[in-house]
Amino acid sequence: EVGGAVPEAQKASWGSFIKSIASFSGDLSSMTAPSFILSPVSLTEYPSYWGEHPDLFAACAQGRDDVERMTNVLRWFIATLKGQYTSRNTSMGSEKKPLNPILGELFIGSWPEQKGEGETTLVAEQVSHHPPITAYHISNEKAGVSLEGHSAQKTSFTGRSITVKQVGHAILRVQRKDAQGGEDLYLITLPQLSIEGILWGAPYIELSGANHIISSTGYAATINYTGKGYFSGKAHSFKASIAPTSKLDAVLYSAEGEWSGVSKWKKAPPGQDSVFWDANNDRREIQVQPLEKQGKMESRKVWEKTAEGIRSGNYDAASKDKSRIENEQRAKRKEETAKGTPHQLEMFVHVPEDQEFVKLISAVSKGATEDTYRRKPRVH
Ligand code: CLR
Repeated sequence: EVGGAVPEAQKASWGSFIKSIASFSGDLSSMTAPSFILSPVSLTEYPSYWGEHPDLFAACAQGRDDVERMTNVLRWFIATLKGQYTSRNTSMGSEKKPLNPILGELFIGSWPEQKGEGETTLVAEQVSHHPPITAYHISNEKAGVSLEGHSAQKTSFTGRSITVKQVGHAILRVQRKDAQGGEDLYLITLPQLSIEGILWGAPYIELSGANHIISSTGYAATINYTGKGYFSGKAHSFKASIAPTSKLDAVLYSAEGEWSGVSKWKKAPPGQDSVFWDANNDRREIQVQPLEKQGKMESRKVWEKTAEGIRSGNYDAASKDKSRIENEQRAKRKEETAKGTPHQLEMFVHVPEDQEFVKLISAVSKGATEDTYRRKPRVH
């Protein structure tokens, strides 16, 4: 039944929303959607999913050798997927449409140290409004691990589902603990996702295709995704393998299972448990300053009234406040153009060609190039 999960009063508007998705491909985030599908959370908050297992993040620097460190990086990566792609279903009943960040919007927070792993900090900034691009930097100085990346999406509608190609990549930097020092890099590419359950009115994400973690140490991990009806017959499944970058089919170790549940080693390193990762382990939510201490560009401050309206079901108030914000933004852009003083990024600088990406990606895709955003050096 089309729209079966949609509240009776919103069936018509859900129908026209689906039609507008179908006839309009590109930037979904700027489309008006029925209220039942709105989330009170802005997309600038999403990079925090990368940090919700601070112990595994810190463990990326541990391991006796490059291969063991790659298995730790792979475990941390797999552990982030449940939060990234299923947490709105868990907390709000279905996938939702996030608030579309304004240019320069910031999200800042941390995961305080709990068990000697060190403090993990996050800054994210909306570096482009149209198309929406979010840059982020997550760091644990004590562990010597940081993650820097940016995230954008290209969406298209395929009849019953929305296909989202993730644009952007992340680089994990790990300080070496041996005598020479220096750092190891891990380029992380991102999987494709599809939003299923659209017609029914209860959207959820499934991952498909593959992504890579390619390290300057000479090893790479390849992760292949499938959903219901493919090799395992189970939703949210993956198979991951670790191999030398120069010979990706010479698999050293592999793991498989559900990224939102339990996964096991298929070909295990010596002395390892059979379980690779159990996603039922707790995720740690990021901590942010109380609202009254936040700056005016900080996400929860910007969207305070809109979010309150969505949370309390006062959608008129929410949409009024959202329009106020959008109008202010238009006026700001106009003024900047008139004065010849374009918006300046606060925390990041745009890098037109990411040389680290170009170098590491060449193992799987010759000649590929991408831009990136780097955290500005901090003046202490
Ligand atoms: C953003 C980057 C994160 C992972 C992630 C998870 C969910 C994705 C989101 C990204 C981008 C925006 C997204 C969202 C799910 C739904 C939403 C694609 C990739 C779109 C814009 C809203 C569609 C509206 C439907 C719910 C009908 O690391």
